[in-house]
Amino acid sequence: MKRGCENKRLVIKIEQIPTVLLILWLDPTRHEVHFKQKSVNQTVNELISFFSVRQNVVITMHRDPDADALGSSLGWASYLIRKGHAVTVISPNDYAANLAWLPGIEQVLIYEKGSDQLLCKQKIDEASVICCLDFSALSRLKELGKVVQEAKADKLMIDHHLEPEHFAKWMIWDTYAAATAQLIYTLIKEMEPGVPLTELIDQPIAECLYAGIMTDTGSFRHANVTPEVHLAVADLMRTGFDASRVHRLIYDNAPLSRLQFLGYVLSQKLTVIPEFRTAYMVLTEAELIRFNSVPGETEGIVNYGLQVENVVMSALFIERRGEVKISFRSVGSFSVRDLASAHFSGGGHKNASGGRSDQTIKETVDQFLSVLPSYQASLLSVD
Ligand SMILES: [Mn+2]
Repeated sequence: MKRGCENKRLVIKIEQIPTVLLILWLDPTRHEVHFKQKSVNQTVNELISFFSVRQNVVITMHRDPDADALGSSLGWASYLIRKGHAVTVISPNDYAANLAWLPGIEQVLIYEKGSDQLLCKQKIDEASVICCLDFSALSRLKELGKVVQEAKADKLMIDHHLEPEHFAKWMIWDTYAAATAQLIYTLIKEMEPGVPLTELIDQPIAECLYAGIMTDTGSFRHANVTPEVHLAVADLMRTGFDASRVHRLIYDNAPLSRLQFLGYVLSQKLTVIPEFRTAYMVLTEAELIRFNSVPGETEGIVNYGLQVENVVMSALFIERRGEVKISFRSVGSFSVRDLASAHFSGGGHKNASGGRSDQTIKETVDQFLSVLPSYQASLLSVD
């Protein structure tokens, strides 16, 4: 028992070593630390030259893809197809039904669907580049991660999550970006400087990128919204697509069962602990089965906890396939990423993060409750 605790403490310490130090320690020659601007410019120049001849491109994204993962992938795919490249988009697993309207989605292969897997492997084998969008750790692909890792193709990572793994030859990595779709918008502009944007980004591309930025910013209200986000969106909207329709298709497009499920969660499963300004919800596998909840349907439910007055952290615990997945959201200065990485093998962003546990759902929630006192001061100090 005591030994276990010591081990756990050691793991936490290693995880807390800044990525930069770990990289230098592991291999001082192989990796280039990508600070903003200078090395990104260099990367873009290399990409301009790489994509000046026809390439076999595979684009992939994190498992349980959200609108940013799929939207940025399909926007980038559409741009590259227009430039004459051969492009295959692969999602590790199926996507939520409210994303099925995204332009180009019919071309997406699903790796974990048996009938697509051989073709996925073949495309990865033939690829000259694998673009890894909206994730920066290969574990987020599950089984597909190993296939990507072993592929001979060069890898291009485009992402905005903290603490990336350094598996890619090229990294367009910027935690200041609100969405990967915003990075794709910037990259497309930088690929062809001087070309009017309307010639680079058409309505389908704009819809895809807008969907990613809109959802990752919580419809332009999270702390990650910057003037650059609004300027990017203004440019995208000038292509003339119907932004209100995109919002409707994503948010007002739920089956009745999802709303009834949400009603159940909010009325029966939402607990608020005022002294820690924390709200949390716990969903067991049995409940998910009872409501026929499909993966993706629980997306966004964690955000409701933050609508409670005074609450600054919300957590959603979901038991699925023998493990517990946790979503965390926070506001202001409180970092759920720090909490998730210290206690739940997690990561992500300061205000939106995830974690997991192999313990039972009850043990996982008990652990969460037991660490709350050590965060009380930070929770209470949020404006
Ligand atoms: Mn994203």
